[in-house]
Amino acid sequence: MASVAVCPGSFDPVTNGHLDIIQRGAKVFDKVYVVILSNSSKKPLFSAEERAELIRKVTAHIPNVEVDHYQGLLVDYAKEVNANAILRGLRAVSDFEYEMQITSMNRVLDDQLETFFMMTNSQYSFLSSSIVKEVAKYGADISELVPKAVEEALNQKRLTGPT
Ligand code: COD
Repeated sequence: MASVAVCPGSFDPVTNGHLDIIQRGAKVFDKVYVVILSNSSKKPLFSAEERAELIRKVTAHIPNVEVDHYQGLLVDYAKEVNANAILRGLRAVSDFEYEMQITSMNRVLDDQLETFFMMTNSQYSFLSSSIVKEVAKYGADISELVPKAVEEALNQKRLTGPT
């Protein structure tokens, strides 16, 4: 049986930390679906399609990665694409409680889906989309934190509207 993972997130926008998890995950699983889902506690800056397009651009070189967005439960999306795993990244102890909560909830909803965690590369352990948006708002250099396409998209948002 092929190993198919869903790598879910808000990805608002995708950072080098996310990309590292996607790239390493794509070496472990036969197929990785990166899917943008709604996190009800976050108000996104980019539309779901904009976020998907950015991830498509920066993962175009990885043949077994597909990018999608979905309105609904993660477990339902996983069923649609016949995934048997969820792939998440872990940065620090502070991520653990939240990850444990959503993993437990997903297990209640579908006990056949296993969640796998990959530790962040230590150079990205401080990195989050929120922190990138925060500094980009003031025109800081974010070239080490996000891929070029994302840097350009954030600069565009800064110049054309409130961030
Ligand atoms: N290094 C490594 N990993 C990282 C880094 C980094 N620097 N930054 C983020 N990550 C990891 C995160 O730990 C996470 O695993 C992934 O990348 C995505 O992160 P975010 O912040 O973009 O995504 P979240 O946490 O907002 O995603 C939450 C979901 C959208 C997946 C969740 O809300 C969801 O499943 N929503 C759909 C509704 C649903 O099914 N709910 C039931 C479960 S609660």
